[in-house]
Amino acid sequence: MTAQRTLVLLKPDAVQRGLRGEIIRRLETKGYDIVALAQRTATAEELAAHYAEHEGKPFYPGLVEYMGAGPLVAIVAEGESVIPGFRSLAGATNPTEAAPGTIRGDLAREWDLPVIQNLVHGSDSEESAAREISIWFPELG
Ligand code: IDP
Repeated sequence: MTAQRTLVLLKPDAVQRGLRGEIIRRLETKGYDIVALAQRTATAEELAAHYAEHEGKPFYPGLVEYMGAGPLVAIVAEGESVIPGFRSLAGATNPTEAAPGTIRGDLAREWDLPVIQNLVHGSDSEESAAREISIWFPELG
């Protein structure tokens, strides 16, 4: 096995709710290393590139609005099997279905909005990770 890198986003609801420290603590406590970290408000171009696979879906406009509504924190995390490992830490997409013990299961719930606000993003494959790291951290791509 070799170390992987994954792209994690602490979405604007995580920043707005003051959960950056709690989420980063879970990532570090699990044993993953933070290679790069930056807070900024995403541009429309970054979000269009990041969520290209969802363009045309009913929730896409709400997703882009949610993700651009305030600052987010982009992180490159590194470690053995960190791609599936961070997805396990994050839990299921829908926070109602996310298991207790996961970031989404413990810290998120469904709000009365058209888009699911679930605090974090984590790359879902090595191919996605490479693509997403090059979007958010072109200098590492
Ligand atoms: P993931 O973030 O768990 O990998 P994706 O399917 O890649 O899930 O979806 C990206 C994001 O879009 C989700 O994290 C969530 O914020 C939002 N989303 C996904 N599916 C739905 C849906 O059916 N309704 C509303 N929002 C959704």
